[in-house]
Amino acid sequence: MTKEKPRFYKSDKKPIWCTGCGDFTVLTSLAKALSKLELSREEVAVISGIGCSSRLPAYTSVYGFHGIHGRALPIATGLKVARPELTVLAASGDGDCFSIGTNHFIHTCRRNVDITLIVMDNHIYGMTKGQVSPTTEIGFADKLATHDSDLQPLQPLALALVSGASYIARAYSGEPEQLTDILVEAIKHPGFSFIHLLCQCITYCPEQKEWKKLVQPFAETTSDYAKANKMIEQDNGLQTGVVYNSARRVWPAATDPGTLQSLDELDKQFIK
Ligand SMILES: Cc1ncc(C[n+]2csc(CCOP(=O)(O)OP(=O)(O)O)c2C)c(N)n1
Ligand SMILES: [Mg+2]
Repeated sequence: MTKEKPRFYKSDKKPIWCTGCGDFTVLTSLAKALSKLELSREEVAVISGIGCSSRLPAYTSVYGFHGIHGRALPIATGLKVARPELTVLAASGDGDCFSIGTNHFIHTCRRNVDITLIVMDNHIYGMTKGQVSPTTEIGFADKLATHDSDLQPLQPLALALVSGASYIARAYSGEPEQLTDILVEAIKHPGFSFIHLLCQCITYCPEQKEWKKLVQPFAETTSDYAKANKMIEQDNGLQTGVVYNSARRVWPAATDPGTLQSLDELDKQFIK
């Protein structure tokens, strides 16, 4: 197909995200990445759960599915296994992926399912107006969950590595070019690609504007598990770039024909 401009991959729906929301960067960078990869709309599907971040599919012009809370990954896995020729992306938030969806995250890493996941981590439940999430920093004031405000935040990169993810990166919503480059590489990567995005929500966490001054690149990208483990252990949560890129058995395999049957074949099973 002829190369299309990034706007080709955006829908005519106007995002309802707040002004200054980091989710806009994901839409812009994803559209640019799909343009760079010269993919047709019919070759791509974006699957999400629930949350501000999970509204992403509606704002793209590729195939999409706005699922239920925490269930982006099982839906994306089912689609990829049925239609291995599709480029399948999953979009999630920190609440969606690391609270109700944590088990799916672990098993998708473990299975090395050939999809790309972007988690827009704003450290809170944005859509429901700013409650603590599993990645909320210690000390965040939340009237509804005071007992959760002194809990150690979950470490998404560490969880991804020990669970078997083969591609692990972090990006920042204030650096759209870096996110575009990571998305291009992650989509091409055979196996599960996890992009952890520091995604500012200045409505409920205005202090996240400071991220701009604090983010720093990881020293290097490694394919060595022990080295990645060390780098992630020493990470302060504000380093960006690809930290781990390795190769292992992928599901579905490149030669897998998929399980999708034609409507005629399905009809025959149900209509006697
Ligand atoms: C099963 C279920 N539980 C709770 C909710 C309410 N709910 C909607 S969005 C949301 C949190 C979303 O937070 P996050 O995934 O971090 O996305 P954000 O809005 O911050 O982008 C919750 C708890 C729901 N829709 N379904
Ligand atoms: Mg969130």
